[in-house]
Amino acid sequence: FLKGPKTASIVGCPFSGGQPKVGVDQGPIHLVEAGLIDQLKELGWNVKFDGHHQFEEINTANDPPIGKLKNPRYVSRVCQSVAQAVGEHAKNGELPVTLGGDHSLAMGTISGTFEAHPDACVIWVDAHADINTAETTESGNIHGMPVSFLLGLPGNDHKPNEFGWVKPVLRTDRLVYIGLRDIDSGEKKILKDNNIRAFSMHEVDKYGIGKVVEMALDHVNPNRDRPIHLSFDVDALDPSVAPSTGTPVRGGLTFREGHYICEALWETGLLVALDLMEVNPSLADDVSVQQTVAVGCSLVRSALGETLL
Ligand code: B3U
Ligand code: MN
Ligand code: MN
Repeated sequence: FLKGPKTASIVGCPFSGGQPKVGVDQGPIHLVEAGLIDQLKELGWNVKFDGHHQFEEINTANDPPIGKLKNPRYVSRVCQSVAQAVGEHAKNGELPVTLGGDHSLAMGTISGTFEAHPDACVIWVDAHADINTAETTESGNIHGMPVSFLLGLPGNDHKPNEFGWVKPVLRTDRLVYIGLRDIDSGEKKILKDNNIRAFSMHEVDKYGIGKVVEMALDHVNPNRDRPIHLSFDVDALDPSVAPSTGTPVRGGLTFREGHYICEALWETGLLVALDLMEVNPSLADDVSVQQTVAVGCSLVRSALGETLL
């Protein structure tokens, strides 16, 4: 699905409006400063990066909550512009690599991917399901909600008009989760009611990561012919591997399990877009930050074809 000489377009999104902790906006800056672009060039990619994505800030005073949703106008506007950027890269036959920033951005990245690849499927790697609706969310943080918007779930029927641009591009059977372990009760009901396939850490323990990725692909991509969007939240990894993130949850993926997912999806030859989200360099000590940023870079390299041998 990619065209021409293999080209990766880096969409760095210094954005934190989908959740309350400062610092996650610095994630993309640290990932790029750690040398990610040169690393991808060394893998043989033509890399497009002309500075981080720019967006106007909205003063929080001018962006009061709508219902329970916090910073709704700001999140919506930023995601809409990210959708446009990602959509354009994807339509050019490039592979957009979006660096977050918080995971609300995936509302934009996945909307953009589907503009170019309407048959795509989504593999969402995360400790969390990020599928709360405007009705079920307890926190009001939109980074816990992007999937419900993309699916067009009924709990968002009364979502703010601001989000009218988000089309229900994603089908429940084109979505699969890996790594879940911290799901709100409202989210559990949504997953069950909509028959959404999810491989929690329990299934990773039971079957091993190799079998889990195979089963995940069998579900969303049985004939291995659909484009794949991988949305990777770094908190899917165990906090001992990726400590610098806003909502770490113990019992996560090992270093190798995380990398295996990326390697296996690259091997399909079907990967068309990648998100790496929720790296927050202001949380934890310097060594932990450096470790998390390094892991983030190496996950991206694995998804873009770095092999062990
Ligand atoms: N499910 C909770 C917590 C959460 C979701 N995503 C993250 N945390 N990173 C919520 O706020 O919706
Ligand atoms: Mn997430
Ligand atoms: Mn998460």
